[in-house]
Amino acid sequence: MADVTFPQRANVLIIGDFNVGKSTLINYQRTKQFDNTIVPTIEIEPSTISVTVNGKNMIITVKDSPGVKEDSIKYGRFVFPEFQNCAVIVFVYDKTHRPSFDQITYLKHMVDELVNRRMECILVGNKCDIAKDDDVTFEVGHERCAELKMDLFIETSAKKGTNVEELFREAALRLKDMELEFGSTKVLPESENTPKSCQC
Ligand SMILES: Nc1nc2c(ncn2[C@@H]2O[C@H](COP(=O)(O)OP(=O)(O)OP(=O)(O)O)[C@@H](O)[C@H]2O)c(=O)[nH]1
Ligand SMILES: [Mg+2]
Repeated sequence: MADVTFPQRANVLIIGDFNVGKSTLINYQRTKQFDNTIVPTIEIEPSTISVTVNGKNMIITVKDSPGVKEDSIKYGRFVFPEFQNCAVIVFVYDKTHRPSFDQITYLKHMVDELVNRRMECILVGNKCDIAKDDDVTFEVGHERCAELKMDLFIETSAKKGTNVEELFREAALRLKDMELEFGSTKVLPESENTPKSCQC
């Protein structure tokens, strides 16, 4: 049984390019297994995820989304309204696919344009199990996180499970930090005492 649950609007939204591993990350956290039969996501799909934080079991709602289509009216219609219904956004790219990394800037600008309140943003470089030297490096990802004024950078593997629990724990911690303010449009103070980066 959960020790801690959150109000309805306290969601985590996962966004990013096609094929970067958004659904696989969620599935790994739910099952602790890698499933390579996951099909492309075509609509917003909420899941309930359990994560242990300071010895307590927290239940969070994580919303999966279809891969981003720049300038797509359909993408905008389905995904952009979800920005208002979450407190934490997880931006995922594939370390082995540079265009998915470049998409992050576009997505962060859309969030900044559409959301007029504090939002915790986590940047995730996924597929670190297969990344090679010439792919998007940790340093480049970390730099982009700072440039875009995001709150945390982490590299993961949804295949090996590397940093997957850590990612969702960080998301849950940030939800807890903002718990009293969900739905508010006022600007909140910056959170303190949260780690800013995590090496894969
Ligand atoms: N090697 C490796 N493969 C991964 C990893 N994460 C996901 N994959 C594979 O990448 C492919 C895409 O994964 P999905 O989880 O469907 O990606 P997605 O971002 O949800 O894709 P869309 O729903 O189409 O936007 C699948 O073949 C996964 O098995 C990872 O960390 N390492
Ligand atoms: Mg998917």
